[in-house]
Amino acid sequence: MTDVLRFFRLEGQPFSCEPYGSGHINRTYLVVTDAPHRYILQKINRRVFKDVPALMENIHAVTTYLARQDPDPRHVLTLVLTTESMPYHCDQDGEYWRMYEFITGGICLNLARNENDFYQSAVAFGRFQNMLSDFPAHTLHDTIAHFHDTPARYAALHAAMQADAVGRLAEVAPEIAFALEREKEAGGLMWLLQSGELPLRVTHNDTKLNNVILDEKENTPLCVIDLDTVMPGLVANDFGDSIRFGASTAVEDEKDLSKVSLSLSLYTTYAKGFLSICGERLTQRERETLPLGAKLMTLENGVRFLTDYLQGDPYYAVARPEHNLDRARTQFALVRDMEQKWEAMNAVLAVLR
Ligand code: ADP
Ligand code: GN1
Ligand code: MG
Repeated sequence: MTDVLRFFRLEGQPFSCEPYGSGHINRTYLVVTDAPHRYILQKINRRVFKDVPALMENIHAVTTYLARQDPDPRHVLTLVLTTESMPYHCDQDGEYWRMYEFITGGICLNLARNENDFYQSAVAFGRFQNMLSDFPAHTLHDTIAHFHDTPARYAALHAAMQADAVGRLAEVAPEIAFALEREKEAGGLMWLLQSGELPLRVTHNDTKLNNVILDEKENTPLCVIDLDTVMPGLVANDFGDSIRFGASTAVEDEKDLSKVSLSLSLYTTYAKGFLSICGERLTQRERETLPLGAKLMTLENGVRFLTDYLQGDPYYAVARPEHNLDRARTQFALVRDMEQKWEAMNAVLAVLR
């Protein structure tokens, strides 16, 4: 893999290249040179992203657009080009690699340490929404078809149940039952989109807390990262994905489900931060559907993890055989808790309206 480094325009000679971060999709490495200079090298998951040149065209366009509005290099991802001035390198095995400038003095969190961490991530995603509000959406490629089409995610679950490719179906009966009991609700946001009640906007679509870099000293937002899924989408899904990951009282793969719940306090904090930045741009209907976004993104992620478990874990990186099942269980525990807190979740937003 170090072989690939010579194709990029680096400052100095590389002397280390180590696995970095905790993303589930790409292979990420921290590269250090003797300049000294640090970079992020990523092998893009081509099983997940079928058309990497199109994906990189999106990222190049979006980062260029954002950098025009905010030229601080710690605030926007900066692609490092190859010696042939390309935004990626394709090696002899057909694997795609890209390089970013490393954002210094930042932290990425898997769990908010306090309310302020989460508030700052809301500000970051709110600003991101604002900065892309006039981006020409029709120029973006769909990097993953039907990405937040929850009914399509259920269809994939049914197919995985049918195939039972690795013989895991029998052991997940309670999780399957939980998912199927809620299948009728899964299309809620898609219907509103199709009926024209919700607008498509340019959204991030993967708004986990660990896809934001915060300044480690100031605790202010630095940069929104992981732009692979920036595509036309629903604001409710961006809001919702942040909530399902960051307003949970436990990490996404917690084994002790008694630790998993929705923190209404973190939920409120995020809603305040997000709406204070981009609330004025949203329609009344969009604001009303934010709680539904939280519930459906959590349900959708549970269904996706469960599907991957049934298929033998082809999609998400796993560190143990039960990893995807553990993740599915936390998502479903969180959905159950959101159902209990549903009125409160809506009341919080009604007050902020
Ligand atoms: P994945 O799609 O696999 O989640 P990400 O693009 O989110 O990959 O990157 C994985 C991790 O690498 C991030 O959570 C973050 O810790 C780190 N990272 C990515 N890009 C940068 C960057 N430009 N500067 C510093 N850290 C980064
Ligand atoms: C993946 O790439 P990463 O780890 O930030 C996934 C998201 C899921 C998330 C669950 C392209 O995000 O959709 O919500 O895992 N990204 C892709 O943690 O599928
Ligand atoms: Mg990520």
